[in-house]
Amino acid sequence: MPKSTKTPAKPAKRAAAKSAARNTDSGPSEITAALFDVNSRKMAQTQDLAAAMPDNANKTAEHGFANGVSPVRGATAKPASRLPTGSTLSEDNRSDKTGSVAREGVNATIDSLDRVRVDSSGRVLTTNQGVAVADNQNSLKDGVRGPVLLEDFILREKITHFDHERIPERIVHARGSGAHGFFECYEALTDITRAAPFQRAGKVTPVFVRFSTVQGERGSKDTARDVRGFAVKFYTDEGNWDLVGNNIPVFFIQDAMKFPDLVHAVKPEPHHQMPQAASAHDTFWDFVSLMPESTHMLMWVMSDRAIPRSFATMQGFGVHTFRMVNAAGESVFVKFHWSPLAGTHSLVWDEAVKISGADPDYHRRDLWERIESGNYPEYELGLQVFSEEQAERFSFDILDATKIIPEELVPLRPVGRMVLNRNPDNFFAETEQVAFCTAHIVPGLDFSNDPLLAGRIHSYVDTQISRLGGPNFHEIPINSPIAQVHNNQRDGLHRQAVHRGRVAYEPNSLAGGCPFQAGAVQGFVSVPARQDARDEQGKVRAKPEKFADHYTQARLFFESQTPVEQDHIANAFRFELSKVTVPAIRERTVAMLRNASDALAKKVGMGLGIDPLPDPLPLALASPAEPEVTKSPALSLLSRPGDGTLKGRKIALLVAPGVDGASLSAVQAALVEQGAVARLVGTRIGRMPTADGDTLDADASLENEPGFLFDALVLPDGAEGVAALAQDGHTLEFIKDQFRHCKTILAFGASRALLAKAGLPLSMDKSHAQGGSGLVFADAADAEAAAAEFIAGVARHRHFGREMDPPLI
Ligand code: HDE
Repeated sequence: MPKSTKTPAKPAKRAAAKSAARNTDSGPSEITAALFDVNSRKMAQTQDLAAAMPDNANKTAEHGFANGVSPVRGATAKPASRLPTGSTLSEDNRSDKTGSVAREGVNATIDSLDRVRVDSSGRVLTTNQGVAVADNQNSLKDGVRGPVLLEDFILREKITHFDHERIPERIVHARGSGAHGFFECYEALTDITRAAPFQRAGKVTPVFVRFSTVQGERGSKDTARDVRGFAVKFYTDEGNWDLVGNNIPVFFIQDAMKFPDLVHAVKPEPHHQMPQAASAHDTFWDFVSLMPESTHMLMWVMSDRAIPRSFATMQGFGVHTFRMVNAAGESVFVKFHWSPLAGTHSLVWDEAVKISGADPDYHRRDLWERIESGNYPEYELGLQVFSEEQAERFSFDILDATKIIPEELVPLRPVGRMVLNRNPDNFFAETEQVAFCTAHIVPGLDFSNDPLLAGRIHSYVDTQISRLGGPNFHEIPINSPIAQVHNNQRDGLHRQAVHRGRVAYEPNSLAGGCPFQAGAVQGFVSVPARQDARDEQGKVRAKPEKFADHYTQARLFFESQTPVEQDHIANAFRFELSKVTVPAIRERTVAMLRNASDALAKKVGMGLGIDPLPDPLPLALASPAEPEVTKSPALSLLSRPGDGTLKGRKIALLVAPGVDGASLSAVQAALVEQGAVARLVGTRIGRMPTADGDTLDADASLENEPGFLFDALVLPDGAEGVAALAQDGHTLEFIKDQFRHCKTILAFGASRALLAKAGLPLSMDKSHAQGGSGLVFADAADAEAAAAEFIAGVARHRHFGREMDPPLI
């Protein structure tokens, strides 16, 4: 047992103890109750603290299965004061830089972004060392016409920082846009999970979301045909949880081992670095046609899901099966679904291609503008919850990321909503530096054994180390949790935290055991994997048999689409494969499609001049299990029309000198009332006179905002104005694109002539409109009624009834 410190000290001993307490490299055998100065008090209290933990009390609890699933809370002892656990006795000497002593039990590197937000209003320009810069225009020279001096530390600092402004872009998902918001829980889910965001009705958790494309580089176009990333960081009060999902619920591959191959195949080809942000090239189709498990994903990627109209109009999915765990340690399986309140709407391919030229930032701009204008994107979180026993009976394997669980089999349980209501202050600091990671989960959640997920749990932390320059990326403000961070990890590049005290290990007695392990009640505990899953085999590189059913769900997806959506899928395959230069790869893909849908294969084959069709690819599994569901209407984009509002929709009202102003203004007011962005698009920007002697001020022009950037079109009345528009070729292109992309067009009075000049089949008149042609004709005097009809048409988004392949005009 250590010697007691409670013996009263004699004067000689006091002097010895006093001087002993001033040394850092050795000490006496006995420590006296030395209350006469702070050094010796610290020494004595340190001895007491260490003595309070005579052994490692929890050592026996490290062993055995029961302890493994229910770890104990760490042993700890309370110091007599803060003296023994501090780094330095000089910590009370504060300055503007050191501030005060560490707040007890607090890690101040976390918390809101306020501590790092910068506002320079009213401030002078400084160097990075805070030195005011007198002249930001000229470098320091030896004479006005003389050479620049090496001494110019201000110039050198500025240029050096600039030289290092870029960081490596993400290997995949490099192109993205982010927003802040919140998640609000509808009801307590304590029956199935103890995860912090779901603990009571109305609980609000801050989130940061990043949407992305996968293939393209950081500056690539938004409207590429591609999967969209849908990554949500929940800053929960029990740590950060990242739900790093996509807008498509399945994936190309089943095992992380194939991910680098997939990415190498889809990225621009390595010899000439083409094409940018496009899967329509040889190496991608070569790879996927040799990987039949990708067929299901290909159906989704060739559907309009891969060209969303807006981040606010696409679903999000966690893709893998996860687990939820309640306070009693009982777990269920769960799949995560985000559904947009605005409904699921997409572009059409011809439109996506054109947008990428006119506005490569189309989705980024749309997200930014929606939030700035108060049209906050909103999504409902739904869970598919099922048990291990249920999962065993499914015809597919829930560990296989190329499979969905049809909603008809396990319905969605709505559990909360997410609202994106705040744009970032700074793109780089927030959207570029945010680091999502599938390994970031909180107590109450856990992984399944999905082998794709396993690789991700490793990859996301690993990749940040080179992308963000070291292991301390969690301390970058956008990544730091709002829950306290306390551990013994230390040092590394760019460390922010200044840890108080000398202890950076556990177990310890010199910090009273702190920070101590939380134990099962508070801490994260992995759900013990089922024993029997491991019983039959030892270590093995193999897949379960149900993984070999590559086509049943590809068929389910295709059969569940409306005829229009099926046409779009066929056309997308035709387009992509037409860009492939090697006929054998095209044929192999068509042979693969035959196993999912012969009708689709035939259509694609016809479009590519492949006749006769090749034999179907051999099956990996001769007789797959009978599917529970052969049609799932929920898989159609058109099954989610949304709340029917016009919020965030962009509508063009064409103007030129001499148009009828009153009718246009009436429609514009009605549209704005509905939350739409209704813009006056002129033959040029600026004011122009109307037929009734007023003026309209065009804020966009036919040249700078072409027709395909708008969701709908209003053409004006007024002979003079219409004649001016007719003379501008842009007008006719504008109308053609609106017509070709099946958008609602309202034509007042004289503008009918413009439609005729653009070559529209005017037999689609008002009577056809009832059937959904989306063409509304009206007299200027009837503007109000016309606006109502037009708004109803726009709410339907598109009028595919008039779509033709190839397009008529
Ligand atoms: Fe990712 N993925 N991924 N992924 N992923 C990355 O992480 C990876 C996969 C997804 O906005 C990288 O920080 C592997 C599926 C999103 O910052 C990297 C595998 C799903 C984002 C990485 C997958 C995703 C990423 C690149 C197969 C849907 C963007 C930079 C085992 C559920 C997050 C980074 C953001 C980003 C690895 C497959 C979604 C390299 C190894 C399946 C939304 O770590």
